[in-house]
Amino acid sequence: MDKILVTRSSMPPMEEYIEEIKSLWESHWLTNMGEKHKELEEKLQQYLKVQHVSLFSNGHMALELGLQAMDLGEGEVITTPFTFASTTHAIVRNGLKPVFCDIREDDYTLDAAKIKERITERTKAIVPVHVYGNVCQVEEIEKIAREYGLKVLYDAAHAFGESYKGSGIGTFGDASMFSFHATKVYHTVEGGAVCYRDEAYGLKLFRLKNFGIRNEETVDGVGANAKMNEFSAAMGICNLRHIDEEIAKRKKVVERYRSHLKDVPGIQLNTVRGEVDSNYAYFPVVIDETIFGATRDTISSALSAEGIFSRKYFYPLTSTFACYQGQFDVAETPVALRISNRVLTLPLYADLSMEAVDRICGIILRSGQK
Ligand code: T4K
Repeated sequence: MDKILVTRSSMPPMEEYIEEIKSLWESHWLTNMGEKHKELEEKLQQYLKVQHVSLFSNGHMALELGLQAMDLGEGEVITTPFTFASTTHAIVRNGLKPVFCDIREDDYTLDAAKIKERITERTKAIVPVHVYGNVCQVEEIEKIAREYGLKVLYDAAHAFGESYKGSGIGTFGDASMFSFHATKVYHTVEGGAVCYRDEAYGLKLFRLKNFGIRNEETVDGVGANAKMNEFSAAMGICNLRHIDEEIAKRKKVVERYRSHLKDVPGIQLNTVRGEVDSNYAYFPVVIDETIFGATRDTISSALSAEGIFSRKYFYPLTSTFACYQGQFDVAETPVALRISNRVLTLPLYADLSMEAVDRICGIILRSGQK
Protein backbone atom coordinates (compact mmCIF):
# COMPACT_ATOMS: atom_id res chain seq x y z
CA MET A 1 0.00 0.00 0.00
CA ASP A 2 1.22 3.54 -0.79
CA LYS A 3 2.62 5.61 2.05
CA ILE A 4 0.43 8.38 3.42
CA LEU A 5 2.40 11.45 4.45
CA VAL A 6 1.21 14.25 6.71
CA THR A 7 0.41 16.31 3.65
CA ARG A 8 0.83 16.35 -0.12
CA SER A 9 1.31 19.40 -2.29
CA SER A 10 -1.63 20.29 -4.50
CA MET A 11 -0.71 20.66 -8.15
CA PRO A 12 -2.62 22.51 -10.86
CA PRO A 13 -3.12 20.53 -14.10
CA MET A 14 0.31 20.40 -15.77
CA GLU A 15 -1.00 21.87 -19.04
CA GLU A 16 -2.37 24.84 -17.13
CA TYR A 17 1.01 25.58 -15.60
CA ILE A 18 2.79 25.15 -18.94
CA GLU A 19 0.36 27.58 -20.52
CA GLU A 20 1.01 30.04 -17.69
CA ILE A 21 4.80 29.98 -18.04
CA LYS A 22 4.91 30.09 -21.89
CA SER A 23 5.18 33.87 -21.92
CA LEU A 24 8.39 33.64 -19.89
CA TRP A 25 10.08 32.08 -22.94
CA GLU A 26 9.05 35.16 -24.91
CA SER A 27 9.98 37.81 -22.33
CA HIS A 28 13.07 36.11 -20.85
CA TRP A 29 12.11 38.03 -17.69
CA LEU A 30 12.38 35.47 -14.90
CA THR A 31 12.54 37.40 -11.64
CA ASN A 32 12.96 40.88 -10.11
CA MET A 33 9.28 41.86 -9.89
CA GLY A 34 8.14 40.75 -13.35
CA GLU A 35 4.68 40.54 -14.92
CA LYS A 36 3.61 37.35 -13.10
CA HIS A 37 4.76 38.81 -9.81
CA LYS A 38 2.68 41.93 -10.41
CA GLU A 39 -0.38 39.93 -11.45
CA LEU A 40 -0.15 37.64 -8.41
CA GLU A 41 0.18 40.56 -5.98
CA GLU A 42 -2.98 42.10 -7.42
CA LYS A 43 -4.93 38.85 -7.40
CA LEU A 44 -3.89 38.02 -3.83
CA GLN A 45 -4.75 41.48 -2.61
CA GLN A 46 -8.31 40.83 -3.77
CA TYR A 47 -8.54 37.23 -2.64
CA LEU A 48 -7.13 37.95 0.82
CA LYS A 49 -9.25 41.09 1.20
CA VAL A 50 -6.25 43.19 2.26
CA GLN A 51 -4.96 46.64 1.33
CA HIS A 52 -1.42 45.72 0.20
CA VAL A 53 0.51 42.53 -0.51
CA SER A 54 4.29 42.25 -0.80
CA LEU A 55 5.53 38.94 -2.18
CA PHE A 56 8.64 37.15 -0.86
CA SER A 57 10.82 34.18 -1.76
CA ASN A 58 9.47 32.27 1.25
CA GLY A 59 7.43 32.75 4.39
CA HIS A 60 10.41 32.96 6.70
CA MET A 61 12.03 35.86 4.86
CA ALA A 62 8.65 37.58 4.79
CA LEU A 63 8.44 37.28 8.58
CA GLU A 64 12.04 38.19 9.29
CA LEU A 65 12.07 41.21 6.99
CA GLY A 66 8.52 42.11 8.01
CA LEU A 67 9.80 42.47 11.56
CA GLN A 68 12.95 44.30 10.45
CA ALA A 69 10.87 46.83 8.51
CA MET A 70 9.18 47.78 11.81
CA ASP A 71 12.49 49.35 12.95
CA LEU A 72 12.09 48.15 16.52
CA GLY A 73 15.73 48.56 17.54
CA GLU A 74 16.69 46.45 20.56
CA GLY A 75 14.16 45.00 22.94
CA GLU A 76 11.69 42.23 23.63
CA VAL A 77 8.97 40.62 21.54
CA ILE A 78 6.11 38.68 23.13
CA THR A 79 5.37 35.48 21.23
CA THR A 80 4.39 31.83 21.46
CA PRO A 81 6.76 28.86 21.76
CA PHE A 82 4.09 26.58 20.21
CA THR A 83 5.06 27.18 16.60
CA PHE A 84 7.48 26.29 13.83
CA ALA A 85 11.16 27.25 14.25
CA SER A 86 10.72 30.16 11.85
CA THR A 87 8.69 32.37 14.21
CA THR A 88 11.24 32.39 17.01
CA HIS A 89 14.25 32.51 14.69
CA ALA A 90 12.81 35.57 12.88
CA ILE A 91 12.74 37.45 16.19
CA VAL A 92 16.21 36.35 17.29
CA ARG A 93 17.78 37.03 13.87
CA ASN A 94 16.50 40.61 14.21
CA GLY A 95 18.56 41.00 17.39
CA LEU A 96 15.37 41.00 19.49
CA LYS A 97 14.62 38.84 22.52
CA PRO A 98 11.62 36.52 22.43
CA VAL A 99 9.55 36.57 25.60
CA PHE A 100 7.35 33.51 25.61
CA CYS A 101 3.75 33.79 26.67
CA ASP A 102 1.51 30.77 27.25
CA ILE A 103 -1.20 29.56 24.86
CA ARG A 104 -4.88 28.74 25.20
CA GLU A 105 -6.02 25.23 26.10
CA ASP A 106 -8.59 24.98 23.33
CA ASP A 107 -7.17 26.58 20.18
CA TYR A 108 -3.44 26.74 21.07
CA THR A 109 -3.06 30.43 20.14
CA LEU A 110 -1.39 33.05 22.35
CA ASP A 111 -3.42 33.56 25.53
CA ALA A 112 -4.28 37.28 25.46
CA ALA A 113 -5.13 37.19 29.19
CA LYS A 114 -1.48 36.38 29.92
CA ILE A 115 0.18 38.93 27.62
CA LYS A 116 0.11 41.92 30.00
CA GLU A 117 2.09 40.12 32.70
CA ARG A 118 4.89 39.56 30.14
CA ILE A 119 5.14 43.23 29.16
CA THR A 120 8.15 45.22 30.43
CA GLU A 121 9.57 48.63 29.53
CA ARG A 122 11.68 46.81 26.92
CA THR A 123 8.72 45.26 25.07
CA LYS A 124 8.48 46.45 21.47
CA ALA A 125 6.08 44.12 19.70
CA ILE A 126 3.84 41.07 19.79
CA VAL A 127 4.22 38.24 17.27
CA PRO A 128 1.22 35.94 17.67
CA VAL A 129 0.67 32.88 15.46
CA HIS A 130 -2.65 31.79 13.95
CA VAL A 131 -1.46 28.25 14.59
CA TYR A 132 -3.12 25.54 12.43
CA GLY A 133 -5.18 28.41 10.97
CA ASN A 134 -6.84 28.97 14.38
CA VAL A 135 -7.54 32.67 14.62
CA CYS A 136 -5.88 34.45 17.57
CA GLN A 137 -7.81 36.69 19.98
CA VAL A 138 -7.29 39.55 17.56
CA GLU A 139 -9.53 42.10 19.31
CA GLU A 140 -7.93 41.57 22.73
CA ILE A 141 -4.43 41.66 21.25
CA GLU A 142 -5.21 44.89 19.40
CA LYS A 143 -6.45 46.48 22.63
CA ILE A 144 -3.28 45.57 24.52
CA ALA A 145 -1.07 46.74 21.65
CA ARG A 146 -2.82 50.12 21.59
CA GLU A 147 -2.65 50.53 25.35
CA TYR A 148 1.10 49.84 25.48
CA GLY A 149 2.08 51.25 22.09
CA LEU A 150 3.29 47.92 20.72
CA LYS A 151 3.54 46.75 17.10
CA VAL A 152 1.76 43.53 16.12
CA LEU A 153 3.04 41.26 13.35
CA TYR A 154 0.90 38.15 12.89
CA ASP A 155 2.50 34.91 11.77
CA ALA A 156 -0.39 33.85 9.54
CA ALA A 157 1.66 31.13 7.82
CA HIS A 158 -1.22 28.67 8.29
CA ALA A 159 -4.14 31.03 7.77
CA PHE A 160 -4.25 31.62 4.01
CA GLY A 161 -7.65 32.75 2.77
CA GLU A 162 -9.32 32.80 6.17
CA SER A 163 -11.54 35.58 7.37
CA TYR A 164 -12.82 36.58 10.77
CA LYS A 165 -16.12 38.44 11.12
CA GLY A 166 -15.97 38.98 7.36
CA SER A 167 -12.53 40.67 7.38
CA GLY A 168 -9.52 39.11 5.68
CA ILE A 169 -7.29 37.58 8.34
CA GLY A 170 -4.37 39.61 6.99
CA THR A 171 -6.03 42.88 7.98
CA PHE A 172 -5.39 42.46 11.71
CA GLY A 173 -2.40 43.96 13.50
CA ASP A 174 0.14 46.18 11.75
CA ALA A 175 1.05 43.40 9.32
CA SER A 176 0.60 39.67 8.68
CA MET A 177 2.89 37.14 7.10
CA PHE A 178 1.63 34.24 4.96
CA SER A 179 3.66 31.21 3.90
CA PHE A 180 3.17 29.82 0.40
CA HIS A 181 5.38 26.79 0.99
CA ALA A 182 4.63 23.56 -0.92
CA THR A 183 3.12 22.03 2.23
CA LYS A 184 0.54 24.78 2.68
CA VAL A 185 -3.15 25.00 1.71
CA TYR A 186 -2.06 27.45 -1.01
CA HIS A 187 1.45 27.48 -2.41
CA THR A 188 3.88 28.98 -4.91
CA VAL A 189 6.35 26.04 -4.39
CA GLU A 190 8.36 28.29 -2.04
CA GLY A 191 7.01 31.72 -1.30
CA GLY A 192 5.39 34.05 1.16
CA ALA A 193 3.90 37.48 1.60
CA VAL A 194 3.46 40.31 4.02
CA CYS A 195 0.09 42.08 4.04
CA TYR A 196 -0.01 45.60 5.44
CA ARG A 197 -1.79 48.96 5.36
CA ASP A 198 0.95 51.59 5.77
CA GLU A 199 2.57 52.52 2.46
CA ALA A 200 5.79 53.76 4.08
CA TYR A 201 6.17 50.33 5.70
CA GLY A 202 5.57 48.74 2.28
CA LEU A 203 8.41 50.75 0.79
CA LYS A 204 10.75 49.56 3.55
CA LEU A 205 9.71 45.97 2.85
CA PHE A 206 10.37 46.44 -0.84
CA ARG A 207 13.88 47.78 -0.21
CA LEU A 208 14.69 45.07 2.33
CA LYS A 209 13.84 42.29 -0.11
CA ASN A 210 15.85 43.95 -2.91
CA PHE A 211 19.29 44.74 -1.44
CA GLY A 212 18.24 48.15 -0.09
CA ILE A 213 18.33 49.54 -3.63
CA ARG A 214 16.55 52.88 -4.01
CA ASN A 215 17.47 53.34 -7.65
CA GLU A 216 20.23 52.30 -10.03
CA GLU A 217 22.76 54.61 -8.42
CA THR A 218 21.54 54.83 -4.83
CA VAL A 219 21.67 52.03 -2.29
CA ASP A 220 20.80 53.48 1.08
CA GLY A 221 19.66 50.42 2.99
CA VAL A 222 21.32 47.15 4.00
CA GLY A 223 18.81 44.84 2.37
CA ALA A 224 18.70 41.14 1.61
CA ASN A 225 17.47 39.30 -1.47
CA ALA A 226 14.06 37.77 -0.86
CA LYS A 227 12.21 38.32 -4.14
CA MET A 228 9.69 35.84 -5.53
CA ASN A 229 10.63 34.57 -9.00
CA GLU A 230 8.29 34.37 -12.00
CA PHE A 231 7.95 30.56 -12.01
CA SER A 232 6.73 30.64 -8.41
CA ALA A 233 4.38 33.51 -9.16
CA ALA A 234 3.01 31.56 -12.13
CA MET A 235 2.37 28.56 -9.87
CA GLY A 236 0.61 30.90 -7.48
CA ILE A 237 -1.62 32.27 -10.25
CA CYS A 238 -2.62 28.72 -11.25
CA ASN A 239 -3.20 27.53 -7.70
CA LEU A 240 -5.34 30.54 -6.92
CA ARG A 241 -7.82 29.43 -9.60
CA HIS A 242 -8.37 26.16 -7.69
CA ILE A 243 -8.12 27.31 -4.10
CA ASP A 244 -11.82 27.33 -3.22
CA GLU A 245 -12.22 23.80 -4.53
CA GLU A 246 -9.11 22.71 -2.57
CA ILE A 247 -10.49 24.12 0.67
CA ALA A 248 -13.89 22.50 0.06
CA LYS A 249 -12.19 19.11 -0.37
CA ARG A 250 -10.16 19.63 2.80
CA LYS A 251 -13.34 20.43 4.66
CA LYS A 252 -14.75 17.02 3.71
CA VAL A 253 -11.62 15.27 4.99
CA VAL A 254 -11.80 17.19 8.27
CA GLU A 255 -15.50 16.38 8.67
CA ARG A 256 -14.76 12.70 8.14
CA TYR A 257 -12.03 12.78 10.81
CA ARG A 258 -14.41 14.54 13.18
CA SER A 259 -17.16 12.00 12.60
CA HIS A 260 -14.82 9.25 13.84
CA LEU A 261 -13.00 11.05 16.64
CA LYS A 262 -15.39 13.65 18.01
CA ASP A 263 -16.73 11.85 21.04
CA VAL A 264 -13.72 9.78 21.96
CA PRO A 265 -12.71 10.30 25.60
CA GLY A 266 -9.08 11.43 25.85
CA ILE A 267 -8.92 12.85 22.30
CA GLN A 268 -9.19 16.62 22.07
CA LEU A 269 -9.98 17.96 18.60
CA ASN A 270 -9.08 21.33 17.14
CA THR A 271 -11.67 23.98 17.90
CA VAL A 272 -12.43 26.77 15.46
CA ARG A 273 -13.71 30.10 16.82
CA GLY A 274 -17.13 31.30 15.76
CA GLU A 275 -17.32 33.71 12.81
CA VAL A 276 -14.20 32.23 11.19
CA ASP A 277 -14.15 30.99 7.60
CA SER A 278 -11.66 28.18 8.10
CA ASN A 279 -9.18 26.88 5.51
CA TYR A 280 -8.84 23.45 7.17
CA ALA A 281 -5.06 23.71 7.14
CA TYR A 282 -4.16 21.08 9.76
CA PHE A 283 -5.88 18.40 11.80
CA PRO A 284 -4.21 18.25 15.22
CA VAL A 285 -5.39 15.84 17.91
CA VAL A 286 -4.30 16.17 21.54
CA ILE A 287 -4.13 12.86 23.38
CA ASP A 288 -4.68 12.54 27.12
CA GLU A 289 -3.08 9.18 27.77
CA THR A 290 -4.68 8.71 31.18
CA ILE A 291 -8.13 8.77 29.60
CA PHE A 292 -7.49 7.43 26.09
CA GLY A 293 -5.23 4.56 27.13
CA ALA A 294 -2.35 5.21 24.69
CA THR A 295 0.18 8.01 24.33
CA ARG A 296 0.65 10.31 21.35
CA ASP A 297 3.92 8.50 20.62
CA THR A 298 2.27 5.07 20.70
CA ILE A 299 -0.33 6.26 18.21
CA SER A 300 2.32 7.82 16.01
CA SER A 301 4.28 4.52 15.95
CA ALA A 302 1.14 2.45 15.27
CA LEU A 303 0.40 4.68 12.27
CA SER A 304 4.00 4.56 10.98
CA ALA A 305 3.95 0.76 11.18
CA GLU A 306 1.11 0.92 8.63
CA GLY A 307 2.93 3.41 6.36
CA ILE A 308 1.05 6.44 7.68
CA PHE A 309 3.22 9.37 8.71
CA SER A 310 1.61 11.85 11.06
CA ARG A 311 3.78 14.64 12.52
CA LYS A 312 4.29 16.14 15.95
CA TYR A 313 3.67 19.74 14.92
CA PHE A 314 4.68 21.52 17.19
CA TYR A 315 6.98 19.47 19.36
CA PRO A 316 9.36 20.37 20.88
CA LEU A 317 8.52 23.94 21.89
CA THR A 318 10.87 26.42 20.19
CA SER A 319 11.91 27.69 23.64
CA THR A 320 13.53 24.30 24.30
CA PHE A 321 15.50 24.06 21.04
CA ALA A 322 19.17 23.16 21.46
CA CYS A 323 20.18 26.48 19.88
CA TYR A 324 18.39 28.31 22.72
CA GLN A 325 19.59 26.05 25.52
CA GLY A 326 19.54 27.69 28.95
CA GLN A 327 17.88 30.88 27.72
CA PHE A 328 14.22 30.26 28.50
CA ASP A 329 12.23 28.67 31.31
CA VAL A 330 9.73 26.21 29.93
CA ALA A 331 7.83 26.25 33.23
CA GLU A 332 6.57 29.72 32.23
CA THR A 333 4.42 28.20 29.48
CA PRO A 334 2.85 25.12 31.11
CA VAL A 335 -0.11 24.85 28.73
CA ALA A 336 2.15 25.01 25.68
CA LEU A 337 4.36 22.33 27.22
CA ARG A 338 1.43 20.03 27.94
CA ILE A 339 -0.09 20.42 24.47
CA SER A 340 3.26 20.04 22.72
CA ASN A 341 3.90 16.74 24.56
CA ARG A 342 0.51 15.37 23.52
CA VAL A 343 -0.21 16.71 20.04
CA LEU A 344 -0.18 14.83 16.78
CA THR A 345 -1.17 16.30 13.42
CA LEU A 346 -2.87 13.75 11.23
CA PRO A 347 -2.49 13.50 7.44
CA LEU A 348 -4.55 16.13 5.66
CA TYR A 349 -4.67 17.17 2.02
CA ALA A 350 -7.36 17.80 -0.54
CA ASP A 351 -7.13 14.41 -2.27
CA LEU A 352 -6.82 12.27 0.85
CA SER A 353 -9.48 9.59 0.37
CA MET A 354 -12.29 8.93 2.81
CA GLU A 355 -11.11 5.30 2.98
CA ALA A 356 -7.68 6.49 4.10
CA VAL A 357 -9.25 8.65 6.82
CA ASP A 358 -11.33 5.68 7.98
CA ARG A 359 -8.22 3.51 8.12
CA ILE A 360 -6.20 6.14 10.04
CA CYS A 361 -8.99 6.56 12.59
CA GLY A 362 -9.35 2.78 12.94
CA ILE A 363 -5.66 2.47 13.83
CA ILE A 364 -5.91 5.32 16.34
CA LEU A 365 -9.00 3.91 18.03
CA ARG A 366 -7.55 0.41 18.23
CA SER A 367 -4.33 1.70 19.82
CA GLY A 368 -6.42 3.15 22.67
CA GLN A 369 -7.97 -0.24 23.36
CA LYS A 370 -4.70 -2.15 23.73
N1 T4K B 1 5.66 30.22 10.58
C1 T4K B 1 5.01 29.07 10.77
C2 T4K B 1 4.01 29.00 11.87
C3 T4K B 1 5.24 27.97 9.93
O1 T4K B 1 4.58 26.82 10.14
C4 T4K B 1 6.17 28.10 8.87
C5 T4K B 1 6.43 26.97 7.99
C6 T4K B 1 6.82 29.33 8.69
C7 T4K B 1 6.56 30.37 9.58
C8 T4K B 1 7.85 29.57 7.61
O2 T4K B 1 7.28 29.55 6.31
P1 T4K B 1 8.20 29.02 5.06
O3 T4K B 1 9.48 29.78 5.12
O4 T4K B 1 8.36 27.54 5.17
O5 T4K B 1 7.36 29.43 3.87
C9 T4K B 1 7.18 22.07 6.86
C10 T4K B 1 7.32 23.24 5.91
O6 T4K B 1 8.58 23.21 5.22
C11 T4K B 1 7.15 24.58 6.53
O7 T4K B 1 6.82 25.48 5.48
C12 T4K B 1 6.02 24.59 7.55
N2 T4K B 1 5.92 25.84 8.25
C13 T4K B 1 6.19 23.46 8.55
C14 T4K B 1 5.08 23.41 9.55
O8 T4K B 1 6.20 22.24 7.84
P2 T4K B 1 8.87 20.19 7.53
O9 T4K B 1 10.32 20.22 7.82
O10 T4K B 1 7.98 19.46 8.47
O11 T4K B 1 8.58 19.70 6.03
P3 T4K B 1 8.83 18.29 5.36
O12 T4K B 1 9.83 18.45 4.26
O13 T4K B 1 9.09 17.25 6.38
O14 T4K B 1 7.42 18.03 4.66
C15 T4K B 1 6.29 17.58 5.36
C16 T4K B 1 5.44 16.75 4.42
O15 T4K B 1 4.93 17.52 3.36
C17 T4K B 1 6.19 15.62 3.73
O16 T4K B 1 6.14 14.50 4.56
C18 T4K B 1 5.44 15.43 2.44
C19 T4K B 1 4.84 16.78 2.15
N3 T4K B 1 5.56 17.51 1.09
C20 T4K B 1 6.75 18.11 1.39
C21 T4K B 1 7.43 18.82 0.43
C22 T4K B 1 8.73 19.50 0.75
C23 T4K B 1 5.02 17.58 -0.17
O17 T4K B 1 3.95 17.01 -0.45
N4 T4K B 1 5.68 18.28 -1.14
C24 T4K B 1 6.87 18.91 -0.89
O18 T4K B 1 7.42 19.55 -1.80
O19 T4K B 1 8.41 21.73 7.43
